[in-house]
Amino acid sequence: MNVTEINFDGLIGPSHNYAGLSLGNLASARNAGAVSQPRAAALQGIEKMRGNIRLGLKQGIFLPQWRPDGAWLTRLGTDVGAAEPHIRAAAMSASSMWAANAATVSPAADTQDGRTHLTVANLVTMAHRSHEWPQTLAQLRIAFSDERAFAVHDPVPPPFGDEGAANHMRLTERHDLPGVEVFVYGQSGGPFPARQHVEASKAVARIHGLDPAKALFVQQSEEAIAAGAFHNDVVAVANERVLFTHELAFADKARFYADLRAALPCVEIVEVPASAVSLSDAIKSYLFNAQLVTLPDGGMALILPTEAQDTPSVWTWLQQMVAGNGPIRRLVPVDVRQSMANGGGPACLRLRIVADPATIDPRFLVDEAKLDAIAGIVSNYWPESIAPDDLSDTRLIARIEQSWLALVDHLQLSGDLAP
Ligand code: SUG
Repeated sequence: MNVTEINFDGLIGPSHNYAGLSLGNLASARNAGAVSQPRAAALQGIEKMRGNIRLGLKQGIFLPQWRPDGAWLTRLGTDVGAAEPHIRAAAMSASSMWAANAATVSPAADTQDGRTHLTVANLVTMAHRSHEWPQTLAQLRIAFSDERAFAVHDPVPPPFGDEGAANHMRLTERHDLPGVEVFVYGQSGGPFPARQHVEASKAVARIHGLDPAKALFVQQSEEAIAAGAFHNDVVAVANERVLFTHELAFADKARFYADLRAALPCVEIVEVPASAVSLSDAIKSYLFNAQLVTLPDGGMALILPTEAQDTPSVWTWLQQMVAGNGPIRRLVPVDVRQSMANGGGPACLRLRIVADPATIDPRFLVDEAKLDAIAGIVSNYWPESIAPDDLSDTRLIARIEQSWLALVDHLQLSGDLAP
């Protein structure tokens, strides 16, 4: 067994657009109506994956979903031509790119039956994301079909909102050892909805067979949600023994930190004080929506959006941090601006799975050569730009469909993933 952390990135789909669909996500609201660049967006995501491979990390991929989602429109009694604009936009959304919201994952070392458990997220709070899960589940069932190693579960039933790994952190001495799983839920957030319900988090922990002593349920602060932290991964991130967090991320941090230290004595909490970086700067720059990773030499790196470099309070704090003696030694800025403009940073774009790569369907694992070929398909097929009014254009829709078919065919998945 060669158990390691693998980052599965959602390839940014050909329908990527700015329809302003996510209440409480400030970037999505700010960019509503802007012209998107699906091709450039997907190539930015591919470059991020390539960079991670070059750092010595294992990389996987999830495919974009078939859009428009005709099956969902049929259930609503309409179709893409007749649908009202907001319903059409929801059916066209490329939001499955944010793979951190695909599922919650508990590695084998944490579960009762010694298998890695995945529960697909229902994403019920936002209409445009509520219809992602059937196609996500289809991919998870193929990629992780080895039932000796994996158990893939249906979503938690509504009305309990579940947004997957974006509200879940795992802390452990080393990826392959048993860990503490932290489920962060919300209750309210000023004018904005809390998307993760505690009942969904508890259900996932039970379904995965976690040791109750090693599962913590922690409330996100109302202040953070009201400031635009619609997911916990906008204000905190964890990797192995390190929790990197904003001071104001949690409703009762003293209790959370004490419980965490009791459950995992080796934990190191790196807290960014509000006096150094305001919640507003943290959210604008997506400082915490970084991939905190362990490099092959054992040191940790933070793969963070270039927006963090452009925000003086954030960059100053980060440079002081890496100059000190802390566990995070290296900063790697990446350009994912097209995704960022919809509120999705480097961490949103990936789902972490700790497993032996040999147990995973190889069609979902990538190396640089495979990324080159995928980039070729993106360059040939993905639309260059989409304005919101284009979403009803039948030629654009045909092009989006052709793009998907070309990719799925190339990855030899057309027999398994039907439109
Ligand atoms: O759910 N944006 C996504 C961003 C998800 C980020 N994921 C994590 N934080 N893990 C969301 O709000 C915008 C779509 C639009 O407005 O067209 C959107 O869905």
